[in-house]
Amino acid sequence: MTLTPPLAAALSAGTATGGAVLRHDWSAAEALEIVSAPLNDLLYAAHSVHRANWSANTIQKSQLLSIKTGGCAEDCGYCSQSAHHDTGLSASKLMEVERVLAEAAKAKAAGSTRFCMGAAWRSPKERDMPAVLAMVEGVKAMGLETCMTLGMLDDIQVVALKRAGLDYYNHNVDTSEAHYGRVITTRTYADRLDTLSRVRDAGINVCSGGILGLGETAADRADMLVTLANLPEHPGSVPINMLIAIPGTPLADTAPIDPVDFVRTIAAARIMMPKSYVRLSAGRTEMNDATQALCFFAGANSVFAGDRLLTTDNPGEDADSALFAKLGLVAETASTGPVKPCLQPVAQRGAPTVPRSEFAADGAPA
Ligand code: SAM
Ligand code: DTB
Ligand code: SF4
Repeated sequence: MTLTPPLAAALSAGTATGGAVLRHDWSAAEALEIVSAPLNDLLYAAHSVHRANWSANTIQKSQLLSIKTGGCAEDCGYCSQSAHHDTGLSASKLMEVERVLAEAAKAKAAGSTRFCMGAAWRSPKERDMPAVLAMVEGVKAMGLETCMTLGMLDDIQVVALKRAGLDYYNHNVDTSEAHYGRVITTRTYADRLDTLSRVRDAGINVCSGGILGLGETAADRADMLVTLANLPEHPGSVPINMLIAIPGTPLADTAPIDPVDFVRTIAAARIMMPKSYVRLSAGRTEMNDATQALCFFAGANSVFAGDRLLTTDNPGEDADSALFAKLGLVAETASTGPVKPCLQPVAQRGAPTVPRSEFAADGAPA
């Protein structure tokens, strides 16, 4: 069987020595060739890389909570919470710490291992930080992994969050650099990358991905994956969202992405970032079971649990239990979960880069 050369090389690198070879030198052309490969070849390679690195039938569950909803100063063209769009959403204040901790306890009881708190901010204000830090400390003390998404952070805020026990920070690049300016104008792609490097330098695991269905091309999707995979360390988690079209936003009438193109992007993410959690994120209410099953086969190994995301619906526990039972999937638990590469000491992260020339066209080491 002949695979297209970049796919063959990626398959070989992603499965070599238990997937220990992580590349950070992806080219745009290579990524596009992977995303566009014959679907069966792409799925074969992605699933092989997945099995070499992860328990194939185990899915991690994260629970989201909107701790501060609406009224955001940014103009992200997809978002229900931007003050620039008239979506009918009423803005609320930052939730009280006790209420957040009560929601975290419920999420833990329902089987989530990570609790992700999101705020509709351009960046947190000084006055918000004490409560935010108390939330991280409280959730961490329950034995849950902690994640926050609060917008841009400065050097002082990242250190304070790390000290409070923050495990992950979610900050998505969202799309390619080329497409970005058509979606968001109030901050730049470089601003996004700056926050990611501050987070990484503070020793917090990066959670970064994007949204598909923003009117981008396959090349944009490949470029976005190149940006993520060529970061100094692969993000510990890579959320891949399908646009939830929100009435009143500039992207409300954008044509939905073809589910096969969505699956292709998941597969390429798995191949290019073998040891990262790839999260099948927003948009699952619009996907049938077969599409979700293909995403899991292609290497998605994390979902958001519960019946709400931030301001929109999610399938909920009953639907997910039925889906997991149908597909023979089990939820990752703190004790049964795989060794999480992103939680290794920094010195052990970032395995060597393998030049493409070290692989023959059939994927075997040359
Ligand atoms: N304000 C923070 C920020 O933007 O970084 C945190 C919250 S923001 C809602 C987190 C992410 O949710 C966005 O970066 C985007 O990828 C995703 N998201 C927001 N609205 C969405 C939508 N309508 N459909 C799919 N994903 C969406
Ligand atoms: C991410 O990539 N997706 C989540 C989380 N990170 C914060 C948010 C999805 C939001 C979907 C739209 C909404 O519920 O408002
Ligand atoms: Fe604000 Fe985040 Fe929504 Fe953008 S995605 S408008 S930053 S809440």
